[in-house]
Formats: sequence, C-alpha cells, structure tokens
Amino acid sequence: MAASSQKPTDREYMAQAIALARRAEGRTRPNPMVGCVIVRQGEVIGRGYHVRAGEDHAEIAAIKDAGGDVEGAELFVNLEPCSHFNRTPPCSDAIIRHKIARVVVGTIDPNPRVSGRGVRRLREAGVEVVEGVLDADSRALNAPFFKHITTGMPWVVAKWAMTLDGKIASSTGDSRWITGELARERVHQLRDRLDAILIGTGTLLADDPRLTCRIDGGRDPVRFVLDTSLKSSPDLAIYNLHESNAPTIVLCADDADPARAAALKARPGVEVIHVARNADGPLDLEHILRAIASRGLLSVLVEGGAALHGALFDQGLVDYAYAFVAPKVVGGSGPAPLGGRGFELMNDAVTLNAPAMERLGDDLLIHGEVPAE
Ligand code: AOF
Ligand code: ZN
Repeated sequence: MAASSQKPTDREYMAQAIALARRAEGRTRPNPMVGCVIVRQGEVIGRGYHVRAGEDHAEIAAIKDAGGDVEGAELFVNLEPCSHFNRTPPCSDAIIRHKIARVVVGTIDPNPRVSGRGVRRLREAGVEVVEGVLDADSRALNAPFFKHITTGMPWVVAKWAMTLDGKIASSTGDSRWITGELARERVHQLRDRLDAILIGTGTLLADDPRLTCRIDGGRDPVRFVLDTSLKSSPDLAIYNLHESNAPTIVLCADDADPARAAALKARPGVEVIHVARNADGPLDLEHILRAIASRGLLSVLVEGGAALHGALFDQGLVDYAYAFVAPKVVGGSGPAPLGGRGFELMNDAVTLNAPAMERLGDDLLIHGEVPAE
C-alpha cells in the first residue's frame, strides 16, 4: 500500500474544497456541504460541490468538471467519499474506476452507513488516502449534519437583538427596530442558511412576523411557530404568505381545540402538529426539536422570545448563539433576551467558545458556540 503522508499544499487545496462546499450553504439538507478539488501536476483540473440532495456528490461533479480524465490525479474533499448506494452510487467506486491515485480527506463521514468504509474501500483498491487534513474546519463546516445524523436532533441556533441595557423591547412591548439595517440584513442571511426557524407564542402574537428571507437569491427556512393552545388567528401574516414556498408548521398541545386547528390548516402551506406536554404544562422542547429534525432539517434558528430562549438554555438545548447589540438604552421594565430559570451563580453562566465579533454599522454582533455540557 502507498505511504500516506501529508504534503505542504494539502491544506491549501482542502481550504479550496471547503470554500466550494460553502457555496451550497442552506441548500443541501439532509445532506452535508461537500466540496472537491482535483489536482494533477500542481494544476487544478476539476472543481465541484454538492449542490443539493439528489444531485451529484462533490467528487462526481469535480470529475465531470475535469472532463472525466483524472487518471493519476489527486482529489481533495472535505468529507470522506461515500461507500453506499442511496440517492446516488458510491463516490469511492467512481474514484477507483477513474484511477485517481491519491485522495485527501478532511474528515470521516459520521453517517453510520459510511463511517470509515469509504476510505477503507479506497485503500483496498490501492489508492493512497490521507485523512484529517483541516479536520476541525471540516467538522465545523458541517456541525449541523454531524449532530443531526448522530443524535436525531437539529443544530439549535439562538438569536436575539437587544439594547445596550439588555432589553429586547420597551416597557410597552415595542421592539421595531432595535438594530439597524445591516444587522437586520445579517439576520436574513441566517434565515437563508439555516434550514428551519422557530418562535414562541409571545413573539408570534406580539410581532406578527413573517419569518421569510428577504435578501436577493435567498430561500425561506421552514417556519415553526409554537402555539400551545392555538391562540393565534388565521389572519396573522405568517399564515398568509403567498410569496413563500416553504411551509408554516404550527406546534400545539394534544388537547388544543380541533376547530382552531382546522381553521389554521385551511390556509395554504400551513400544517398543524400536536406535541406532548411536559408534566408541568409547557410543550416538550426536546420532542419539538426531534420533530423538526425528523423532517430532514439539520438546523433551526430560534428567534425568540425570552421564554423560549430561556427554556432552551435551561435545558442545555442550544448549540450556537448570535447576540446583536444596539448602542441604545431604553430603560424601564422591558424583557431581557432570556427568561427561564437561569443560573444562580455567574460562575455557572454559559460562556461561548471563542466568540466572534462583527461590527454591523453602529451595532455589534457577538456570536459563538455554546460548549457541550
Ligand atoms: C460524498 N460526497 O458530496 C456528499 C456526501 O442520498 P445520497 O446518495 O446523496 O447520500 C447522502 C449521504 O452521502 C450523506 O448522508 C453523507 O453521508 C454523504 N454525503 N458524500 O461522498 C458528497 N454530499
Ligand atoms: Zn458520495
């Protein structure tokens, strides 16, 4: 078997594969983002990425881009080439058939149907395989896919916008707008990239939001609204979105009024799902998140309000947080971004891992991963 050592340029080509993969961000569910670069004698001869589920995997797209002549070349891909038949035939077989000499893999596919079998198959056929080049970046790129396929839960992203004095609304409940144009555009970019969006009853009734993505070329996330006892009117904006091709799904309790459920379901694109309650009354959030994931949605953006965010953090269900902070003070008794129980000691507070900071006009965005418990 060929020796498999890294070359100085491996990381550069892997970074190119990751950049290609990202072109399909928000478009590949339930599949991961995968990019591929094929190189021969120091020259890139093929590039490709997985555009959406059911279409060519990245490796096949890159082989086609190279015109099919890839004998003796090196292939760089951020996820282990697959070894299974599903919507498409196995990439590892195509690589062997096309006589590619060396394959550099970002990270092993956590899909139990692949998970090491792809690289084994390649090695058994005499292809040199190097694993783990930009491994952490490759895993971070597809964190939602990794979580979804190994746990059946979606990647949960909490987002809020608050004033400098930590409020998400004034004492009268007014919240339009806390942040400026650029920050709001950034939110639409999140809606474009995450598969689903979820809000609580309070936000639904107070804000009457549309939860659509309003940027050029954007696509709408599948909308989930929590309305335990179906208090919302079918006339709310979210039940009358003729311009959206994503559904709106209402989550309510098993004992919610069937007539009210029927009135909502009568609206085009609206579905109603009944969810079990916890012993103390509210809907079971883990059950809700599993219901979202079971539709092949890898990630969910939670846009509030305070009760929902608080409950999710209390139960350790949040993976990533985005906090937009505006340079305004509003004072009074308006709510903070998180209700719930919270932690008694500052020492126990959730601290984001290596938070990133972005300046968006006069607003600040702080975001980062919530450490696993
Ligand atoms: C690759 N290259 O570009 C992608 C891979 O339903 P299918 O046939 O598209 O298979 C989906 C699975 O294939 C997905 O769960 C993941 O394990 C792998 N994705 N693999 O070699 C790709 N998108
Ligand atoms: Zn494949």
